[in-house]
Amino acid sequence: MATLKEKFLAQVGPMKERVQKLNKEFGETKVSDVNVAQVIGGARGIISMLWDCSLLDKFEGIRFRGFSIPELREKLPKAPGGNEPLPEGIFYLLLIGEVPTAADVAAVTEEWQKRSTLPQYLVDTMNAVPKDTHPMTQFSLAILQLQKDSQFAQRYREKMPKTQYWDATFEDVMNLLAKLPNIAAYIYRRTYKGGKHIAPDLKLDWGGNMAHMLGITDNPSFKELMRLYLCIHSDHEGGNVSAHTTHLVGSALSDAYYSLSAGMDGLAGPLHGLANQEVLLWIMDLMKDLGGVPTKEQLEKYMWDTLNGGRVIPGYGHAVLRKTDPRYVAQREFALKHMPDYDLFQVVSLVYEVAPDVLTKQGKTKNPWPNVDAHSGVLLYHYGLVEFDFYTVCFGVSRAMGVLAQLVWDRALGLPIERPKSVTTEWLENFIKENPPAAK
Ligand code: NMX
Ligand code: MLT
Repeated sequence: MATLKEKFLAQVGPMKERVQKLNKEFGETKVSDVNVAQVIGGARGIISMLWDCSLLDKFEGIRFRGFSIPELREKLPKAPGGNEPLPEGIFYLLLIGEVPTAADVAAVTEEWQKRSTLPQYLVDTMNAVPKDTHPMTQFSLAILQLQKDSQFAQRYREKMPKTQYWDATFEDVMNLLAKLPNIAAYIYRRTYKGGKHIAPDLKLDWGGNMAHMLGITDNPSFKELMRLYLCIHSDHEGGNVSAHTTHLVGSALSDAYYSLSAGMDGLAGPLHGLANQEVLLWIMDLMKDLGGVPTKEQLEKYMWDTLNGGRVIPGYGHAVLRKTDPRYVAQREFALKHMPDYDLFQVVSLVYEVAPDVLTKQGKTKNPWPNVDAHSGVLLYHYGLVEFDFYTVCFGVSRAMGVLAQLVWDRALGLPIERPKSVTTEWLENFIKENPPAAK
């Protein structure tokens, strides 16, 4: 059987040809017009990046290499006796563009197991970080510390030719992904469980082993949750903050460690990945204030109080989506199967009934529907992962697969340094003076 690297290499030539042909023959063809609101407003909707691993449709949601989440839940290989897809399979799909066989997935698991040991210098550094440092800071620091072992940085210094960039990046990416569950579990056990670490179980898959090392072993369906969770958070096309940051930093030929650490810093923001902990905090607060599962009327008032207090309803809204996020739906289905009567799940469901109306009445957000973060916390909490501050680390372990698969492609395709144009306010004002819009 060809190795993952050999399979990837077989795709590089044809893919390069397609991209070069587009660039050469249609380089001048316009795909996007830009208006003043987009310049000021976070570049919303401007098509300006190549990202082959996934594509987002504002109504349908994410497709990974053309496959929707329900399709992947059906098609990707599962753990023995399991129902949820193995994250190794989604990585294979994101990188190679084909649905893997069980043997392909087992080979990725084996490869990651071989590379998973944390070096002593990293453990020493992690032990030196104050325990009250946010887990996302600890996660980003650990990834950055591993940069010391970057093959890309070393081979670049040794004058590796451009044609080998993808190979060195591939090695860094595999070494890094292999270690992320161990890093995450180390942070968790050190921060919250008195440093009582749990040795990896090499009979387990990547996600199952992460569940095991976190120490949540009494309920086997937690492993299934981890697998689903790690699959659905892996990629969300290239424009989101963590993906775009990883891609941007990588475009300077900063290696995978620098790029991912930077991407994780973006994920740590409350408008992006940190929203998953914000959601649970908000739900806990409301249950405390309202004395348990609220009525719809109580919940509606609580939402208005949140909005009138100048805060957002966490887990709702999206920069691109205009319907319920299919990642929310997948998690809801999981909850309906594994914890239908759980009171926190009932609150999450109630919020889903009430929030879209309230947000629509308020009339500010372009999307009153829930995103992925509106559901994930309650699932983790149910199994005993109750430390909210850790939730975004789980998101980060997953997101690394998408952004790093794309980074290998970035180097294989020889994509250039990213450098969009910025303008000043004065430039915009002068532009409008010189190009006044036609009277309506
Ligand atoms: N609650 C209250 N107001 C909201 C919400 C919300 N959930 N979502 C958007 N708005 C407001 C937004 O703050 C903005 O107000 P203002 O004009 O005063 O600045 C207005 O509605 C228009 O925003 P949009 O264009 O609809 O949203 P935008 O694309 O700027 O931002 C988010 C997208 C996701 C940052 C925004 O919806 C939000 O803050 N949601 C809550 C936080 C969240 O759930 N983030 C997680 C996103 C998913 N992820 O994992 O990254
Ligand atoms: C993501 O998964 O990255 C978020 O939904 C945010 C986004 O796509 O902008």
